[in-house]
Amino acid sequence: MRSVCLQVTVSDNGTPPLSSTTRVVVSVSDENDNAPAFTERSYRARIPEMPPGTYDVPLFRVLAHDPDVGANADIDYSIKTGRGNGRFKIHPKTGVITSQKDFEADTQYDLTVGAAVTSAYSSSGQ
Ligand SMILES: [Ca+2]
Ligand SMILES: [Ca+2]
Repeated sequence: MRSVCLQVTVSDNGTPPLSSTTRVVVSVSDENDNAPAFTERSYRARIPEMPPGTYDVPLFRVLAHDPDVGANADIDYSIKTGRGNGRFKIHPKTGVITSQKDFEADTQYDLTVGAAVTSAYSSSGQ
């Protein structure tokens, strides 16, 4: 909730007109009118080859911003396509992508990651 301060003046029709001024604080509730946007259009990560049995190693982090306030800016990250047979997992809140399997050298994976606002209004934001 943001608030805006207004100064309101009332005056009568007398001669001279008499007036009185008061301050009114108006609280403006946020509309969920912004979709989250990633800081980069695409991310490129180069990671070391990992031995078999390597799990939960943080690889890199994606980051999206939503200019709304409070719950309207609460972002859920998810991997849309390119999980690499369960190789990648993303933390829904931090955007940290971790490996769930080992990696061989000279392989490349393309992931599509989505950022959606948690609240019901805009679950399709990209
Ligand atoms: Ca939003
Ligand atoms: Ca807004």
